[in-house]
Amino acid sequence: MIARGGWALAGLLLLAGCWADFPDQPTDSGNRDSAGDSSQRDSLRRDSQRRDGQPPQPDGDTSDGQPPDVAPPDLEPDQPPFSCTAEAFRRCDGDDAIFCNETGDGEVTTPCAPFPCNQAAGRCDLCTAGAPPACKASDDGFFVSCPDGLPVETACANPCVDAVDSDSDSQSECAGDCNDGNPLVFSGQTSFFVEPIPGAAEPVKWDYNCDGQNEVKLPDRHPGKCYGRPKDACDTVVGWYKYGSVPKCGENGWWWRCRWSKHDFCDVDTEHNKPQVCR
Ligand SMILES: [Ca+2]
Ligand SMILES: [Ca+2]
Repeated sequence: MIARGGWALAGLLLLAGCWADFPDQPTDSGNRDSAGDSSQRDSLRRDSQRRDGQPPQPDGDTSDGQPPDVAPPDLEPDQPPFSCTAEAFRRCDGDDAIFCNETGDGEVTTPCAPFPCNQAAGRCDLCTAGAPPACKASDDGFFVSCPDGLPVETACANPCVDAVDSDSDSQSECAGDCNDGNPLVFSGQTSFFVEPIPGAAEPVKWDYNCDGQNEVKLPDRHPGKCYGRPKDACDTVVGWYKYGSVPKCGENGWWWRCRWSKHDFCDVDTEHNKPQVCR
């Protein structure tokens, strides 16, 4: 009797323990299903997607308390194959010049030393730009200068004599000085002069810039009227007297100009006699 009572008590305790392991049963199936169970389904869906070897798909869903899935960035976008214009200059890299190769699919490096790489010209220099001109050592018939990094050979009647700068204006006859006995005369002279070049032969007596011509500085006549012009277009109106002739080199003429007056209109400012200057 006591043994049967003990087995009955053990059976009740076992039954109570099993009951404690059961999950709570829903009392309101609608509320529980919309909250806790839906998040479990989302989690299970993501797990099943990962198990099949595919990355999770972005769903933008934040209702499960997790940040929304975001597609991974494309870390290695496709790059077009390198191409360039075959054998074209590309850039300077220090004293090296970088060119496109013969097939247009790569670069080749050309050392320029001892001369620099010339980015503006797109090449290696072959001499020192601006270096003093000199006779070509191996050929006495040429005069060599280097205006922009490439050698320029000039033939002269007496190369190594004419290469000397006799009047110290930094230009020899070979380099373009048409009068190596007058330092005011040289190729590239920008000033104008009233007086002719001493000893120069007619008719080109003012050719200070060695271009073979008498170039006048002021070739235009004045329109003869200033009144009626706007302020910003007044002061720029200058020229020789309308009804006179444009004076030749060294000759005098009447010079007119307009100025904005204190009475707020464009008026003739001055007219005076002055010489024409030339080069
Ligand atoms: Ca000279
Ligand atoms: Ca000239």
